Amino acid sequence: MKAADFIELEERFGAHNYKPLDVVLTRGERVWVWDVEGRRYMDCLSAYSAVNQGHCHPVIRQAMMDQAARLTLTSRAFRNDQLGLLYRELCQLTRSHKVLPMNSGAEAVESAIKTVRKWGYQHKGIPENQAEIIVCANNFHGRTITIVSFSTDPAARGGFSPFTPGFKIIPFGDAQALEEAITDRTVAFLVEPIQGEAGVIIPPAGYLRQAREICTRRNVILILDEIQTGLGRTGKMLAEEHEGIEADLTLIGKALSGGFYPVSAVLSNAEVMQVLKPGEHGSTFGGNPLACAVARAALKVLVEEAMVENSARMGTYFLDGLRRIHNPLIKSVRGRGLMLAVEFYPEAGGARPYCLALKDCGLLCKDTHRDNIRLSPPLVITREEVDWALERLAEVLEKPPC
Ligand code: IF1
Repeated sequence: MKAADFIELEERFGAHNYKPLDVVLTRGERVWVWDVEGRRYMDCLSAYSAVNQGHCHPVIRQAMMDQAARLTLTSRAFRNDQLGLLYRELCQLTRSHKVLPMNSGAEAVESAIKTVRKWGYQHKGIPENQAEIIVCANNFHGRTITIVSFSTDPAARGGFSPFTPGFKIIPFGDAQALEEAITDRTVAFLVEPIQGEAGVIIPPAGYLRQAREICTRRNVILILDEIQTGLGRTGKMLAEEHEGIEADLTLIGKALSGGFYPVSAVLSNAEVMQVLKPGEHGSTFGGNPLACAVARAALKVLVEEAMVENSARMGTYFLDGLRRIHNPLIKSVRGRGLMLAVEFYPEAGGARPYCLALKDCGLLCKDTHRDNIRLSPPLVITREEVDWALERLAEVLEKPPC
């Protein structure tokens, strides 16, 4: 079968909820992927940061195969010999006290929302049904009904009403707005350290520290959604470390799987997690031994192969290189670690034509919010590979596609 045949099948039999680039991939290794016609590409999306460790990392693959041959799923009705080990390793790595394992990022977000609401009723004395959670405009936290209820993106929420009440939206990066939005009924503030889908929006320096201070002073739970920024993407294990703070609840997912198998978690630094009692929350697959073995290996290689340090080093180098690309249509170039973006002025006609041209040069990346190109290669990228990417980027970005 040829690429066109696979595309035709997807179009004919699949839901049309995505509009992917027409590249049909069949194999991956580290930062590289190959299409069904044998062409090689550098992956500068990393499955939205789920393959931070690089494609098909051999250590994670081996852990997955070993565990798959031994025991895959027990349900939480019984215990397994991987879960406790994952808990301990995650707590040590992130200075957390408690872990709640789930599968997708959206489930981790939902789990945090349930937890803080219950905390609000039990520990803050908020009257039943009144709990309020503050979130930011242009957030992206997932796609369930409750999560899209507090999205400000018409495409994410349009047509999906009725929505879940109990959320208040404030501007991102504005600590004063947070201070003013908090009431007696506020249980939590949920925020991304850097907004990903919004186009890699980095808040003003000190914002997270101020949010931490406000939440502590007003007895509000700070929930950081590090599903995308976590596990090395921004050059630190967790993005909160850039401002030397600790969230009360930290959400991780994506790269916790190394790209092999969905696994997410709510990490708790406060006593909040204690409100969940047996029978009150769970998941058939959450905390299963296969997921745990994969996550343990995904964390192990992140640390042992110094991927977080490499993300910081290569991120700086990549950003410097991007800043040397000259095109009057480029409005801004920004990033932290290997979470990078190039933004065009509206006159450029959108980032997608550039992404298409880059694909033809062997570099895969993703346009977002029309005018941005997001660049987030696996954290194992070498200096030579960054140079390779920069050469292609300069070639394409300096002479705009027609
Ligand atoms: C899609 C974006 C990235 C996330 C944060 C929770 C979730 C995500 C901060 C939910 C998921 C994804 C999902 C993916 C596109 C993608 C994305 F463009 F939408 F923003 F990565 F940049 N919190 N992000 O970024 O996690 O339930 O998907 O496991 O196609 O929807 P999930």
